[in-house]
Parts: sequence; C-alpha cells; structure tokens
Amino acid sequence: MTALPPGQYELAEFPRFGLPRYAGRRPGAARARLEIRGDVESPRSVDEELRALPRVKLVADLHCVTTWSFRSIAWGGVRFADFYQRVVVPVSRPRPGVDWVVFHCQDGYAPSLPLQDLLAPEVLLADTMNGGPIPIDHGAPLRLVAPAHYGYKSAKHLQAVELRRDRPAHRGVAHWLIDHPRARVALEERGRIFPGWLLRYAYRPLVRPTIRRFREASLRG
Ligand SMILES: Nc1nc2c(c(=O)[nH]1)N[C@H]1C(S)=C(S)[C@@H](COP(=O)(O)O)O[C@H]1N2
Ligand SMILES: [Mo]
Repeated sequence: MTALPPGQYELAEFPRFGLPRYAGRRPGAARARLEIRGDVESPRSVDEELRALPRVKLVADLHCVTTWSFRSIAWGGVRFADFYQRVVVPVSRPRPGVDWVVFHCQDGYAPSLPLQDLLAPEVLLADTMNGGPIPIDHGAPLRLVAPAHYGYKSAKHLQAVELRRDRPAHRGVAHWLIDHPRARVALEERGRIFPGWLLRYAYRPLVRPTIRRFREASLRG
C-alpha cells in the first residue's frame, strides 16, 4: 500500500465527521436527485438524467484536514465530469465563464471547488459505499468523492449544485481561514495563511472529541 500523504495517520474505523455544529443535523435518506442552479440559463432538478449516466467504481482513501485518514473505501456512482458534460451543459447551459461549483447539502453545509478540479476522472457523485447504499452517516443519498482534496470538500447529503463565475464570498464551510479554495492533500493545503504542517498540531487534538461528538449525535438519531 502506498504511503499516506504528509501529516496524516490512519484510523482503523471510518468515523462520521465534520464541524461539530453539523453533528446534530441528520437529513433523512431520500432518493438521489440534484438541483442545478446558479449562473445557468435553465435551472433544473435532475433525477432520471443522473440515473442514465454510466456507473463507475472507485476505491479511494479519505483524508480529513484534522489529520486522520481512512483507507480503501469502495465507492460507486457516476463521474462528476460525465454529470457536468452530459447533463449540466446540455440541460442547464452554464453561462460563459462559469468556473466554480458550490455543493449545497441537506444539513446546510456548502463547500466549493474550482470546476477544473472537479472534472478530474476520480471525482464522483457516489450513491454506494462498500457494495451497498451509502449509509446515512456517510452521506446518503448522494455525496461527492474528491480523493485529491481534504475531506471537508466532499459534500455529503447533496441536494444542489450551484455554478458560479467566481468563488463565493459567503462562508460556505467555516471561517475563511480554514477553508482553502482547493485544499489539495498532496500539497498539504489545509487552510490559508498558516502552513499545513503547522495546522496539523492545531487540528490533531480535535479528532477524538469530534468523533465522539458525532457518534453520540448519531446514537441519539
Ligand atoms: N453535508 C456534510 N458534508 C460533509 C461534512 C458535514 O458535516 N456535512 N463534513 C465534511 C468533513 S470535515 C469530512 S472529513 C467528511 C467526513 O466524511 P464521513 O462523515 O463520511 O467520514 O465529510 C465532509 N462532508
Ligand atoms: Mo474533515
């Protein structure tokens, strides 16, 4: 097995994780459908179109910015690039210059990434995990899988994609200091201004309490 990226350590179990304020928000699983909106000529809700795309499988590691990684998760779904080129472009017709995507989740979480990064072949809209439907804790009914980016970009419980001509000024995930526009794992882009290696030490003590917090929230249902 290949080495972990800089500053990461492996967890033996796959935790439910996020910013503590999202721990208590548990969207009910529903059929995967996606709203396309933003700088497009024709905002639409797609459902059948999503199901008609070719299905792919991908085994990938998840790297959380707080330094834990969970390895070899088997995802199934459709490529984001296929969704963009075969559904978004013909159906919703993005306006010229669209180069950012904001992912709106059922729990209010809303990370964003450059469109260019999302067109990489390993970026999926996933609806299965390890051979079954994605469990609610891990993002049902549909989640983004973007293995080259820290976990905070991989939107769970997806409900809408917003296309934009610029990076949103709003706080989509958290304070701007901890929301890097690209958050590439290989370059240790954990946040802004502070170098990634320094942020390791700030984040690491938060891992255990956050896992506990999310587990307790899940048990309460
Ligand atoms: N909707 C939503 N997506 C989310 C989060 C969240 O709280 N809500 N947390 C993010 C963070 S910080 C990480 S590390 C991964 C964790 O995925 P997991 O809960 O399947 O381990 O989900 C990301 N996507
Ligand atoms: Mo994370």
